[in-house]
Amino acid sequence: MSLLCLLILQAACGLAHSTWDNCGGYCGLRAMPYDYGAGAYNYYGMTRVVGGSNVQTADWPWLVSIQHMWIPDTGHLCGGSLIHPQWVLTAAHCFTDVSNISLVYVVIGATQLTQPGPGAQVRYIRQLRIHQYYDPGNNLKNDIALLELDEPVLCSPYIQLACVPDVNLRVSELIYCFVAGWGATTARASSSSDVMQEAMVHLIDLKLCNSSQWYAGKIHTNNLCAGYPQGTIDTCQGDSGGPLMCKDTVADYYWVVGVTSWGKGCARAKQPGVYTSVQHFHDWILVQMGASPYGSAS
Ligand code: 4AZ
Repeated sequence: MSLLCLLILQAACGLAHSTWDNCGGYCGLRAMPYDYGAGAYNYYGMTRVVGGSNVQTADWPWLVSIQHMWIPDTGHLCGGSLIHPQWVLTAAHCFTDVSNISLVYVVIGATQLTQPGPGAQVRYIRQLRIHQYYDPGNNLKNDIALLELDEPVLCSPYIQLACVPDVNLRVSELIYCFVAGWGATTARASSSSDVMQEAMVHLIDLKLCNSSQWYAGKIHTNNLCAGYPQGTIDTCQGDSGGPLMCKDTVADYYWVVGVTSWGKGCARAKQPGVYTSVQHFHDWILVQMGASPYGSAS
């Protein structure tokens, strides 16, 4: 069955939903559903972003590469999530060193950056909105930003919208969570990865994450921690702005519950990845997009 047929079938069955989009009214749908049966992933996750392996084409169809014309090789600056045909959710700290936003563009629908393929679309930035209370001096508090694209993208099997949770989603109960991106694949590497990497991660209790042997009070209530107590698998430099995604408890679609923000090194024990908790910024996102909510993605 072609990817397109699969998407149409899923749409017809009403397996996922969204409110803000013109991409068929759906979000969080992966073109190729995965089998989560016993053994599909081992305890450590089958793949990882640090030290990892490649994803299949169109695995995470809302993950975008934010690029800058002056960055050598692939141009990759940060990850982001397509949450509306014309809006990308990302991290505020990605733009610290960007003085001219017209040099920034977004590649949507690609898996391999050096060979984006016919499914990829490129858009420039109409506006950058950084959270008004983003605080780089306070452990990147409110590390969230939105990019408005110059033109809407067209959804396809390669390009789908992410689902943005509101405060009603019980994030801590979600089990199947993943990170993905083009960030460094070893803690020491400085360059990004050509092929998108993914890893299964566990959400880590904030109290544990903030305890004295871990992040010792640096974690805000608007953060999430995800990874493994022993480290090994984690997001890394270049994954910033990209999504922490969890499968809904009932249906086959994914929520973008976090935006990759920071961490002490990569993949170190008791120093997991730190994410901006998207549900805490649901209303901020709506306001920035100027949406009169047609409802909420609940
Ligand atoms: C970074 O510099 C970065 N291990 C992103 C994620 C993590 C660390 C650093 C988490 O973009």
